Amino acid sequence: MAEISAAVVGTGFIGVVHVEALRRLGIPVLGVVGSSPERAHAKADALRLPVYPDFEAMLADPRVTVVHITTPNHLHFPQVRAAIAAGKHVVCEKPLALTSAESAELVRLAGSAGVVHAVNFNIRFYPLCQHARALVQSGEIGAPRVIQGSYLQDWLMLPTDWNWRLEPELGGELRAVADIGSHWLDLMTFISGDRVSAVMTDMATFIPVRRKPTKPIDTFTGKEVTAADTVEQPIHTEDYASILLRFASGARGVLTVSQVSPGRKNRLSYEIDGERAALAWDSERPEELWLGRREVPSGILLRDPALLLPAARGATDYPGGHAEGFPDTFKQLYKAVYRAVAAGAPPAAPDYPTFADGHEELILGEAILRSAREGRWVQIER
Ligand code: SOE
Repeated sequence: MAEISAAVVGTGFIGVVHVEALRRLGIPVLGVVGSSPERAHAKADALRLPVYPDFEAMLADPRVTVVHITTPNHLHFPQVRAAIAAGKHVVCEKPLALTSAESAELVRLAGSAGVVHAVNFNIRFYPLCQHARALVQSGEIGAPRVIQGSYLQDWLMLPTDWNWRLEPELGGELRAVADIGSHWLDLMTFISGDRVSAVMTDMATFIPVRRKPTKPIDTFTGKEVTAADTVEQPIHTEDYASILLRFASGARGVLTVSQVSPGRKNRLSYEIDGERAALAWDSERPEELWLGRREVPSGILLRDPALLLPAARGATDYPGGHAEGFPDTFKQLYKAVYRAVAAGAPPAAPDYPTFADGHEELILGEAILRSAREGRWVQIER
C-alpha cells in the first residue's frame, strides 16, 4: 500500500482514533486540519503530525489519496462534496450529512466519480458482531422475530455537560438518535440482513436549559469545565428516545437511546430472538456473545479466532483472552476500506459501510423525528 496516503480533517476525540488506526495499518497520515491551526497543533504535536493550514490545502496535496472527515456534523456535506470533486476517496464520520436530500446527493456524486466511499459505522467491526451476522446468515438462530436493545451514555446527564452536538446548527435536528441510535440501527440492519419498514417514536428533552462553555471543548471533556466559564443555553434536541420498530420481514423491535443514563459510559446492547435461538451482546463487554437456547443450556462465547465462523475471522487479529475493543474496530474497518482503495474503486459488494448505508440512516432519522412530532407510526419511504 506504499502509494496510498491519508489525511484527517477534525482533531477532536474521534479524529485521533482515525489517525491511530491508520498508523496501526501502516498507512501514512500526511497531516491533519483542525478548527484552527492552534487547536490542531495541540493534538497534532503529540501525534508528531504535520498540520495543514486549511482544508483546501489538504485537498490540494496530490499525495493525499484518502480523506477522513471527522469534523462536526454540519461540515460533513460540504467537505465530502469538495473531497469527491478533488478526486479523493472518502471516509466520513456519521451522520453522513444533515438531511437525506444531502446524503442522496453524496451517494450520487461518489458513484459517478468512482471513488471509494465509506461511513464510519465502526461497531460492525467488533469480531463478535461479525460472528453474530454470520450466525444469522447460516440459519443458526432461525428467522429473527424480536430485535431490541439500547444505546446508553451518561456524558450529557448534567445541565453543565456540553458538546457541539447540542447545537442543531452544528449537530443537526436530532441528537441522541443521530449520534448513537444511528450506530444501533445500522448494526441491526447489518446483523439481521433486514430493513426497518416503519417507526413509532417517543422522545424527551429532560434538560431544557444547559450551561454552555464560553470556549470550545472536546467531546467527553465536559467534566473539566467550571460554572464561571459558562452561559445559559436553551436545548431543543432529545436527551432520550424510544422507538418501536417494524422490519420488512415482519420482525418487531424497540430501541432506546439516552445520553443521560448514569453509569452507562458508552453501552450499545442488543438481543435478537430468532425462531430457534437468540443472540445478545453489549459493547461494554465486547468479548462476550450470549447464545440463548430453550432445550439446552444457554451460553457465552468468549471471542477466540478459532471459535468464530470463517466470515468473522478476518475481523480479529489477537488470540482469545487478549481483549480487542473500540480502537480495534477502526483498524478492522479501515482494513476493509483500504483494500478497496488499493484496488482503485469500490467492489461490487462492499464489506464495509458505504454512503448508501449513511443515507439509509438519514432516511430513518427523518422518519423517527416525524413520528415523534406527529405522534404516529411513520412508514419508511426510500
Ligand atoms: C459521542 O456520543 C460518541 O463519540 C459518538 O459520536 C460515537 O459515534 C460513539 O462511538 C461514541 O460516542
